Amino acid sequence: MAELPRSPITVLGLGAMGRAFTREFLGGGHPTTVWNRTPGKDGELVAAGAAAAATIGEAVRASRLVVVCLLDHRSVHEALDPVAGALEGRAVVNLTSTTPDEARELAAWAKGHGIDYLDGGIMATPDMIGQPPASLLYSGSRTVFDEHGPALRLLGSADYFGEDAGLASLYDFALLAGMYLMFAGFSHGAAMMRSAGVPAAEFAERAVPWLTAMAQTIPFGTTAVDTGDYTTDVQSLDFNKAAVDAIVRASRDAGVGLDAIAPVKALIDRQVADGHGAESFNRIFEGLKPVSA
Ligand code: FVH
Repeated sequence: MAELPRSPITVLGLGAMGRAFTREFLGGGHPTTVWNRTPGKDGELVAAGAAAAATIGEAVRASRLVVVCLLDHRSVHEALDPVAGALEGRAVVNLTSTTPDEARELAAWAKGHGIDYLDGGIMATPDMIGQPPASLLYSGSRTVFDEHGPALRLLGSADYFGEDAGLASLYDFALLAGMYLMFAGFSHGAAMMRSAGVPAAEFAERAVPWLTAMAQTIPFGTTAVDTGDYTTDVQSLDFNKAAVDAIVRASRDAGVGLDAIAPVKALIDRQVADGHGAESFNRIFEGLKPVSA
């Protein structure tokens, strides 16, 4: 039986991500129209079968699905505001990194112009797009997610978190916060090891299995965080305070700056000072959670 023709897709923004998306849409058989603010980035894509639009208006009118991947929230408005009329009745999937509130603002803007809006966060680098580890998180219009799910899954796994357009972005930034703190922790350890002449590459051979093993223990602390019951009979905050204080002293002795470890010490110290030294390390969450929660 002959295959049904794939639906057309427009990609706005031919940075590293937009180019990777376009390659996957073309590979999946979708007629794909591309546009970029600065001309000259579409040569390789046109050679692979993409249609180059001369203007953003032409690009938008070419498809019912418009995938946007620009620098930031401001650039999305700069690009889309002038073509809001042409976008009416179409689906916009915005994969630009924005804060949750910026995503909600864009969803409200889209609703006001009769545009069906799905926001997304990309948990991948451009070279991972279309490969199994690439994970894309979506929230906003369920209709857009359901209708265009097969095309979106060409980019990586696709998970939908509900109608709140800000939720995908909240997940995205929360995951990135964890990632950045892990990398900062590695840098701190690498600086300590440098004091003894150990190269970062050699330290990484130890750090990767250790951090991987520790990451597996994260779920064990989630019940305490979710219930607020931090009772423990192992490794109390007092125990962890002694360990982190020793790490701070060792870091000072090695001439290593305390910028990465000092906030961890401060979080522990605050809970201990408030009388929670016998409770578990996870209690530091109480010093971080929103006051209204
Ligand atoms: N690259 C990555 O590893 C990360 C992974 C996680 C998600 N991010 C976010 O994805 C967005 C795009 O990232 P990118 O890697 O494609 O970024 P660039 O290669 O720098 O391309 C940026 C494109 O944005 C266009 N642009 C910038 N300002 C405007 C504007 N005012 N109006 C229209 N387009 C604009 C830019 O066009 P040009 O400079 O070539 O004219 C590029 O096409 C981003 O949110 C990441 O945080 C990627």
